[in-house]
Amino acid sequence: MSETLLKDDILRHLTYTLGKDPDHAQTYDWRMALSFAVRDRIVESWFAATRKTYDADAKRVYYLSMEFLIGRLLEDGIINLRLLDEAREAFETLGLDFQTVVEDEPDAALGNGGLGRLAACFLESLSTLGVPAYGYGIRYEHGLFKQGIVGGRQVETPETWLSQQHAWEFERPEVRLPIGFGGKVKVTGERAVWTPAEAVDAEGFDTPIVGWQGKWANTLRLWSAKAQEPFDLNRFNEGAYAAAAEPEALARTISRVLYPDDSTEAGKELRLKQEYFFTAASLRDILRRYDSTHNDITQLPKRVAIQLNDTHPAIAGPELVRLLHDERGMTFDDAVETARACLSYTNHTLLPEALESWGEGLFGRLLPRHLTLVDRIDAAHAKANPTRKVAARGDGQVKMGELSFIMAHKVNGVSALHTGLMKETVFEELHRLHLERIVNQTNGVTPRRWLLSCNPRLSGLITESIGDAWVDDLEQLKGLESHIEDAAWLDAYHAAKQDNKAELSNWMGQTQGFAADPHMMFDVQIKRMHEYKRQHLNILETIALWQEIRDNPNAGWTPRLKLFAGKAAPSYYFAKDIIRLINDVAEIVNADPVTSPYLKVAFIPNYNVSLAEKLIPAADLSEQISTAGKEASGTGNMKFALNGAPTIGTLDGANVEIREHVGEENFFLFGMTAQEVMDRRSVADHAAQAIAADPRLARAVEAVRKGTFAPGDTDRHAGIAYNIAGPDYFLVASDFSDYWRVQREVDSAFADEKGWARMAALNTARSGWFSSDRTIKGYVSDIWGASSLL
Ligand code: 475
Repeated sequence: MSETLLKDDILRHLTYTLGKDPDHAQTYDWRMALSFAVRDRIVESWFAATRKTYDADAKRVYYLSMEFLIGRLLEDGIINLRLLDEAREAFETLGLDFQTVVEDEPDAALGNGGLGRLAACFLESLSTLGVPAYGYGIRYEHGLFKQGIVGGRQVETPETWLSQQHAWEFERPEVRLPIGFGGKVKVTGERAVWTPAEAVDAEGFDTPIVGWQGKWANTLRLWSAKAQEPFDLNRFNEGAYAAAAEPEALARTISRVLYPDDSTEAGKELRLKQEYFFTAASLRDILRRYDSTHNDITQLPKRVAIQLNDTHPAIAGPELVRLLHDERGMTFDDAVETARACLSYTNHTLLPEALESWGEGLFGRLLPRHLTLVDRIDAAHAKANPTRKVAARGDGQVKMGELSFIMAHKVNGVSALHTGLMKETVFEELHRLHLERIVNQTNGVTPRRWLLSCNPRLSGLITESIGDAWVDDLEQLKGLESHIEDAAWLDAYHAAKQDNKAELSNWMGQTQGFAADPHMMFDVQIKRMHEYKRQHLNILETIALWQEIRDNPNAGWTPRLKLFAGKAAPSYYFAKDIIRLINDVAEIVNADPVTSPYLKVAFIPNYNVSLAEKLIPAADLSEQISTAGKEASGTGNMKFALNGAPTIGTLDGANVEIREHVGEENFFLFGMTAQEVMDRRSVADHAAQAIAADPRLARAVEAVRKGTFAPGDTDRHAGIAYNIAGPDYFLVASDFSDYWRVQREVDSAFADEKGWARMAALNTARSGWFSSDRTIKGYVSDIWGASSLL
């Protein structure tokens, strides 16, 4: 560890790295100076980790992911290096507000949602556990769009996280790999030489990811697309200035923007190019590193484990076979075996619309050699498993799920329920052929960011009560159970939540135009907007509640604030309609003097990692209400439970396991099971029947239909009402009555302040299993065969 004082290093960086006089420095300058001072300390353990890995000739884990939703890194770094007190003090003596400086950092939103955030938690856990690892992805110039709400509607603007210098990355101009597309394949015997028609360079940018207590740091290497020539000098000299710059602009397009779709297939040529671009660059980098200290390529699987985060990097299968077979002379069968021993694949969703496939025309045009290799992989698989016919290529498509399965030695789901459904549905046939291949690794979240850092009041109380060993051994939270019967302790637990709520309320007052009363129940649903996640079920219940309170204002209602946040994919119109309905309902309901003491609604724009860090510690109730069988796992659900917000939820994804851990009496269960959902769908008129059976539901749907929340534009929400009353694929109507019933149980439970505090505290005490450290240990032992060097 560095011997110098943090404050001295901040001032040194301000002066010599940023060239700023302290008297004239802006928030940005101070933030950068602090970041560099922290980064210096990370670099030391980063180098040490690399040296140890080389010395031990250890197996490295390579996590290939199109998305890394890392958010801000400054506070994370400070917390993990245990520099918080020193940093605060330094800023105090400098007369600056520490929080303002920390919050000046833009959120690195290089991901859409759960899949990308999971990758970020995994990197942090890998470093905390001292497992040698690299994250590989794309350095998008523009991350996920910024969401504004104008007139109740989502408007998207580009996100510009790189408009200021990114403090954490190191550009590696020497790591520049050419990546080709299209062109010709010359076959000689069973091997081929591929001559691409066009090529771009992939340039590496490294960000160190430091683990708890700074004992280890791994690397996130993100690839940026660069033109091979900076510009066309001839055209420039002819005066064609725009045309001269065109090839450069085109090349950079590959890493320009993150696709804003979550759980939706983006069937675009550019997307396939992005996938091949970062996968090919990563594989070449991996082999280069291996070659630098080994000379027997057949031993690759002893030193290299490659995890495919969903099918987005699935081209790694044929690409690695191509590198080993065409370029390194391995036999085809050996190449496939070697590749498979290195590769494993995580599935994150069973939604049919999210399963990637590419038309063979497009695929063959961009990756002509790979198309042939896919066929040979299929043929070899069919030969080894002659009784069945299931293949990566079929019906004119290359199916990336099948390809990933066939090329991986392990395939995992992300919760017990989801893994079971993988075996029964999408991968049924392949599972029967390879009974050992599918394994479960239930997701987890890093407790450093999602408790220690985001909730200082609660984590302070926990450390006072049981010491701080829980931070990297989260099951120790169990030790809190013995404190729960202590009334003073429970008061302190409750007070931490109340203070978090008051803080959020103040922030809302300053930024959202109204400060919610912290004595209300903060009922929170924050996640991507999606039909299967059923934000419309929540808002429908809100409407029914509003109607009922109006009918009978003096019935002793438990005051609630319904908080929503989430982005909709720009082309997902139904999800956008739901956003508008929520905002329109908020406008009417919040202005109603009769119901106002008991019910408020807020939609907070631009949901991102930093906003989640604000909202989760202040939540009383966690809404996890997806149609059973649709949410692969969820990870927000874990963050809420850990921070003492009991769940109202369905038996879906990891909700099932959360309920098992926290105890069914501390979980508000409602709705159909995955099996019941499948059965219910075959009932014609299921929605109409449900509506006919529940007058409360009928009245709420009718209010939506007739435009109660869109005065002067009465058709505005009719589409949503028709959907719920008609096709209702996600069974909002059928689950409504039970949801309403259980919400009223929540009301009474919340009214009992002590009882609720107890339930919240038990959620915290029993959520230790949901640490991503536990998840990573599972991957290490069941899939990667790597080990910790700490
Ligand atoms: C699941 N994203 C959560 C989480 O395992 C689960 C798909 C296609 C293109 C771009 N992004 C996606 C996802 O599929 C995704 O985020 N899936 C989520 O992965 C981590 O907890 O239930 O919906």
